[in-house]
Amino acid sequence: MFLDTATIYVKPGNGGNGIVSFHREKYVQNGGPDGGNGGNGGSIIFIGDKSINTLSQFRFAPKFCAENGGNGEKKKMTGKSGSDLKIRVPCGTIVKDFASGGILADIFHPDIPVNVLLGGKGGKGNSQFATAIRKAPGFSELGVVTKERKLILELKTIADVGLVGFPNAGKSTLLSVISAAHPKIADYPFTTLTPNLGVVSIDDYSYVVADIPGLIEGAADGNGLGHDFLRHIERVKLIVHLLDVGNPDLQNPIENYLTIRRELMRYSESLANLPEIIVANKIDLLSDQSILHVYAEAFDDIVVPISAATTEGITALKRIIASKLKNLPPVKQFEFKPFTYKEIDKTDVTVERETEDSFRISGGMMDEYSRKVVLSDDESFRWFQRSLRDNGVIEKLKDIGLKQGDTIKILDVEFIYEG
Ligand SMILES: Nc1nc2c(ncn2[C@@H]2O[C@H](COP(=O)(O)OP(=O)(O)OP(=O)(O)O)[C@@H](O)[C@H]2O)c(=O)[nH]1
Ligand SMILES: [Mg+2]
Repeated sequence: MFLDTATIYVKPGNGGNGIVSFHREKYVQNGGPDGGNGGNGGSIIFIGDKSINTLSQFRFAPKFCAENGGNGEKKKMTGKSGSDLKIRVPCGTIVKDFASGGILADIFHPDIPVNVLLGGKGGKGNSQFATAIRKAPGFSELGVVTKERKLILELKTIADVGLVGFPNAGKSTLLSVISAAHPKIADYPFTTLTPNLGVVSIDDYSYVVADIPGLIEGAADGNGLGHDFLRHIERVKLIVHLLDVGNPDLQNPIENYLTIRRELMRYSESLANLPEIIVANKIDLLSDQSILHVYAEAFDDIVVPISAATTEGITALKRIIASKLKNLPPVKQFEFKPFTYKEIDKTDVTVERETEDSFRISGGMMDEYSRKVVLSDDESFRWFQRSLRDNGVIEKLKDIGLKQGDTIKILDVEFIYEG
């Protein structure tokens, strides 16, 4: 089953917690703090894989979780790092944030890991908080808890050449004779339902050709198979436009050509503006090949005559394509401003009055404190109160009426303000 878009859920691993521990040894009194840091959580990594050409493995919107980091251990041992989660996708897969549509990554090159979402950082163990004055810190940090994200994967195949033409023009037949690909070929329209790729080799040069379903008038409005498949030739360097000239009495290749040009333009101007080679196929069916002049004149361009069925003109076409490609810049990654998820703003703080004598503090600064402060530890709690004061939070509360004996609420804890 071919699928070129998919939705997935990913969650990088949480950071492990730092721990509180004190060195204990026989005959050694008052050993120092030795609680280790938490390990970092695993990241979500995408890898382009040349052997995959569809997103069908993601059809049931799977969820991928990287491993959480391990908690710190005694003897200042850092917790185990969580393993990264590697997701293999076809080269040319664009990874987007579902909600905003922002592009996180273009998985373009094969076998190069792309770190798309970082795991949470591990928290510090109590040994990290020891100073000359604070010899025995009884607190440690929690690891960063990561969020699950909903992503969209979109496959924009990477090929040098895109084959376009009406259904039945012989695109798949052409691909089958210029490469080792075996696309389905049949004497009826819309044989090709999904894109096919083939590698063409000629004179020590090779290039990738994409064969897509045939286009018809109104493809941009969804007629026929629609123009969705044009996504797969959006980044090609060159278009090969195939005309069926085998029976010009029954159909008009000139009109067909112009129809497809219109549909390309409606889909994307940059696609329509790509260099193009016009190819007249099925010349074996012509009793008089002089008619080909008519097309060359109508298009004011050369028209390469071939028969995909007898392979007449095929080697010449392979060479013409190669020489044109050699003068074009290589297929490029999309240019985009990478989307990044907003990190919590550690300076963000909101104070509000809840009742006559209770106040709530919220915002990114409090989330960060919830990771760093152990309220049951006197020293940690004192540090917390001091930093609330130093950061001007107490002042803000006073501005809205905080007085001695009032309750201050932060996340799910409450304490009394004693001035
Ligand atoms: N006589 C003759 N028949 C050809 C030639 N090329 C293709 N055909 C025939 O044309 C029919 C359509 O060929 P396909 O390659 O399936 O056409 P297509 O453009 O891929 O069609 P869709 O996938 O439906 O868009 C088949 O019956 C082929 O055998 C040719 O050069 N000469
Ligand atoms: Mg086909």
